[in-house]
This record gives sequence, C-alpha cells and structure tokens, in this order.
Amino acid sequence: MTAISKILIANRGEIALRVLRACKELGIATVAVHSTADANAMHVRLADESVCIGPPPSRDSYLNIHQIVAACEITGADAVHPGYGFLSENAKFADILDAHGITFIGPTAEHIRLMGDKITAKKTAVELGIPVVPGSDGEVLPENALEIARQIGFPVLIKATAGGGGRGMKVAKTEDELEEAVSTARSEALAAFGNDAVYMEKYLGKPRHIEVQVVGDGAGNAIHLGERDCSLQRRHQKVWEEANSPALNVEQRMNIGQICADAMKKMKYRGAGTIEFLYENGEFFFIEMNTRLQVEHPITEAITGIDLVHEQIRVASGAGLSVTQDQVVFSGHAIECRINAEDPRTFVPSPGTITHFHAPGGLGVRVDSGVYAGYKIPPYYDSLIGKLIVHGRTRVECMMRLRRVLDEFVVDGIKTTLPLFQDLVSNQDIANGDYDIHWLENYLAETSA
Ligand code: MV4
Repeated sequence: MTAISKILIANRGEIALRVLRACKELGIATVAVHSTADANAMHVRLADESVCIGPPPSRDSYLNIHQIVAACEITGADAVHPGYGFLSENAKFADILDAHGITFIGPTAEHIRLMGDKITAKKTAVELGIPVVPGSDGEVLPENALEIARQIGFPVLIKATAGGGGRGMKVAKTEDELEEAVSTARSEALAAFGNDAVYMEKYLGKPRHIEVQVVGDGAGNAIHLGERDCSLQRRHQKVWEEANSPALNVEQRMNIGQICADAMKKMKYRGAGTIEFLYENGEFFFIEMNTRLQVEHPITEAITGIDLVHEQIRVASGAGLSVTQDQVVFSGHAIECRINAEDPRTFVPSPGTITHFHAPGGLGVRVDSGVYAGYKIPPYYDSLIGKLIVHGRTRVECMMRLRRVLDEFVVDGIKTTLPLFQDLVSNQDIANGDYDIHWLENYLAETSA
C-alpha cells in the first residue's frame, strides 16, 4: 500500500473538477495546476492549492512534464491524476513520475505503450482472447499489401499503427484503390505521428461503436462495468453516448463484459480502461484500448452507482477494488450530451463570456461543468464546457427526462451544441435506438439548410 494524501490534478475544465470532487470525498488534499489563461477557472478556485505552470498553449503548460513534476515537488503532492487527454496516455510521463517517487494514477507505463501502438494492442487482444477485426498480422508494406488485401477481402481499411481515434485511415474499396490508399496512409502517418507503419483490416460498413469499461487492481483482479454506445459522433468527436447500448441484450452484455474482464485479469491491468469495439451483425470486433478515464465515464457511473475516480485512486494506492463482479448491479439507462462552446450546425468554436448560466436539476440529472455566469471561455483549448448526464429507470424514461432537462438548461452569451440535442431527443431513429457510426454525419448533411 502506498497511501495517497495529496493529489495533483494535471488537467483543466470539467474533468479537473470531477477528479477534485472524488479527492475531497476521500479526504485527500488537492493541487490544481493551470496556465495563465486559466487563473480564474473553477478547478483552481476549488482546489486546496494551485500552481501556475505556464503560458496558454497546452504544450507550454498542461503538456509540460517538467513544470508539472516541479509543481509536485513544490507542493509535496504524492500522486498525479492526469484526467483525459493531455498527458493521460503518455508513457514517458508515467515513467518520469515513477522515477521521482510520485504515483501516476493510471496503468503502468508498459501497458500504456502496449496499447498506444495499435499493432501491438491488437496482437495483445488476440492473445488475451478478445475478438478482433480480421486483418493483417502486423505491419503492411507496399510490396505485400495486395496479397494481404486479397486474403482479407475488399473493402479494406489502412490504419496507422501510431494512430488511433480515426486519424490516418484510408479505405480501399477495390484493388485499383489499394496502392494509393497505402501510400497516402503511410505518408500521412509519418507526417502526423513520425511513424509510417500501417496495418490493414476488413472495412466494416455500418458498425456501431460500443466500448466496455473495465477496472483492474494491477494484481490480477479486474471487473467490467458494462458497455457504452458511442456511435453518435462527428469527425471522430463523440456527441451523445448511452449506457447500456440500445443494440445489446443482457446476455450479450455479460458475455462481452466477461471476455474483457478476463483479459484484464490475465494482463494484470491496473486502473480504469476502455476496450473499444465495432459491433456489426451481432459480432464484436476489437479496435483499440484506451488506458485512461474517458469523457463519457459518468453514464457508467449512473447505471452502476460506482465512482470510477474513487476506484482509480484506490487501485493506484494498492487498496484494491471496492466491489467484486457479483456486486456490480446495472440499473436503468443513462445518456450523456456533450455541451460544446460551438455553433450547433457548423461546429465552429464559440469562445467568449457566458452571460447567464443555469444548470438543470432534479432526479436523475448530473451536470459536470466548470463554467459559471461571467466566466470567459479561453480560445486555446477543447470546446467542451460541460456534460449533461441523465438517468432513468428505462431508456424511454431517460429520454423523457432528457427532453425536460434540455428545456431547463440556459447558457447565454456564446453558442453551444444544446440546440442539437433538442433536435436529437425528438428524432424517431434516436427514439428507436436505430443508429450506427455514420448516422449523425448523414443526419447533419440531410438537415443542413
Ligand atoms: C474502422 C471502421 C470500419 N472498419 N475499422 C475510427 C476511429 C478509430 N478508433 C477506428 N475507426 C474506425 N475503424 C474497420 N475495420 C470505421 C471506423 C470509424 C469509426 C469508428 C468508431 C466511431 C466512429 C467512426 C467513424 C468513422 C469511422
């Protein structure tokens, strides 16, 4: 056991607040770090202590490892929670903290590296008994691409091994398109990630994106907390997520969940993780694993009652998980809407001052946000300003509640994506849970003026 008494939160915005709340509940002291642009941010105000770590650009502040380590030394923080984004999946950061005797609240650097490289991630998934998308065994070179593609069968998808999150992918529908797809994917991968290695998969045409939440204690015990359906996205940015997936029944949920939990036990995974699948015609295909807390974790918390950040802190300190798989009870349905400071049709960012802010309330409503009336949204960071999470006993009740809650939500002075959710909550396909990963982009194209 490595007791944790002070946590430095290496993040900003709603997730910094989210982590801070968990620390307070556990009686752990908190240190906020911030750029000069975030001096007035809520996470700074609510933390026990704060340290300014640099100028507005992320690379000089929230991504500046040396400044963050220095802030730990100055304040005597014994652990760091990285939130999501920024340094949350940076293996070098985990190594450096380790070398300084500071606990990284997350998996081992080795596991971060393993899953960061998409070819080794997929190989590992196969070894652990997780079903994967049919594809190349490893790297694909221009000279062997055609042979591999013929074995897989067209259409195929070329992906960057250093990629993830959809960057650097190219589809080849036929043999004629293959050579160009491979060479463009390789040069884009080199430019974006400094690594031109690519691999190949069977291209799935109309899948859903379903991900399984896992938590492990690093000593061979692990559980799953069900799945989230994140199919509603635009340009690889999730917009609306729900738990459970409207596409799965209890048996499918427990089956894929058990496969994931068993895999995490075998690898002795520590911390929270998400195993991402494409789901088509009743089958799951692993694509990637995220070794961090995710933006949409609150919908899992809503249906399980389990605080994922509490669990992360527990396992980081060696205290083990607070529940066994048998004690996990899934209850009802939850939906998260990501509220971005963006035009709801064009998604152009809309920074500026919030003049009025009223968050909705009532049974089954959670708002995670760091903004307030009078707050000026800086232009330097992600446009997520809050998350609305609604829970109901059934999906129908959840949707009815969401409609009511959206009417109550007021954010004035800037544009937000709230009007988009007003449209979605009244849409028939959404009501039926009948959507795939392309649904939202098609809907936006069809309904644009
Ligand atoms: C795919 C795919 C179809 N077939 N792989 C995009 C993000 C990255 N994590 C994987 N992605 C995809 N991989 C095969 N073999 C389609 C996508 C994809 C996608 C996946 C999840 C959510 C939204 C998406 C939007 C476009 C493409």
